[in-house]
Amino acid sequence: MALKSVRMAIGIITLDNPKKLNALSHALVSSLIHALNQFAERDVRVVILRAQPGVKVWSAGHDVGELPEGRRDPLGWDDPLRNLVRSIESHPTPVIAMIEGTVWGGAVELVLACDIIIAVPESTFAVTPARLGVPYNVSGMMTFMSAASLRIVKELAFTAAPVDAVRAERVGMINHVVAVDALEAFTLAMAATIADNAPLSIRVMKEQLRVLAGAKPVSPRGFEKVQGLRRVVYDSYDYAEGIRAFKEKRRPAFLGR
Ligand code: KGJ
Repeated sequence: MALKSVRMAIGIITLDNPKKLNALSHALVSSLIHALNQFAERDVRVVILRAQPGVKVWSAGHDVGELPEGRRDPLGWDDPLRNLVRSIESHPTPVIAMIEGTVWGGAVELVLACDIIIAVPESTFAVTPARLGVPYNVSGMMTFMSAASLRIVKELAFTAAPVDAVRAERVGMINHVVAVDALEAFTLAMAATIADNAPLSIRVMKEQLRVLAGAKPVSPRGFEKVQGLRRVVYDSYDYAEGIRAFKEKRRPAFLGR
């Protein structure tokens, strides 16, 4: 499902479940986390996360078939996407996302959780919970807020419309836009530069930045309020309707309750 290889201290993980458009199922996420853990135990100094060359869809996001149908937190602590985002954030080396194709929903968060993002101009990023009626979780919203200005995050979240890589680079969401025939060489060259530097220094700076970026004070009352509001959404008619409509391959009819 996820292929892995190591060259010159560069570990490469390839999403490889084209039949399911690399949707982030339990199975795919487990193999990604397993690959990351194996790299952490070896002298791998930087990881590249990619899909197969030429894919139309880099990842279709959370496996919607595995989301609860209602009355249960769809993105709770042990959800596969949450586990994967935490694994990348706490991975001891930088993780570079190399993007060709479209990226959807939770897969956008996965990409934004990576340390560096390099994408082809034709790739797009769509933040889609509002298409399904899903209440996104708190640390997930923080991943988006760390990746772009509040105004851009709001536009992406409220419209659920794809933003292309050129605009994503302009607004600071991603690092580089590179033509498809240069993508791999460019990404490998950056990985090699990182791999040549001092791994302990990089490891500590990555952890420092993770801790400092997450140092946002939220009062217990404020946190409980947000969780309570999210619960209203996953208990709602609209949430169940959104998931049902996806499975029935039709447009959802949302009622706002
Ligand atoms: N989860 C599960 N199955 C999926 C998903 C998904 N996210 N996306 C696509 N599939 C399934 C479809 O149901 C089809 O199943 C197959 O993959 C090919 O998709 O009919 P089957 O073969 O059994 P499809 O739609 O026929 O392919 P295309 O026409 O090429 O369209 C590709 C798209 C990526 C545009 C389209 O599949 C799509 O819009 N998928 C949903 C993308 C999305 O909204 N993902 C976000 C999911 N939500 C989240 O990640 C989160 C965390 N959230 O809060 O919402």
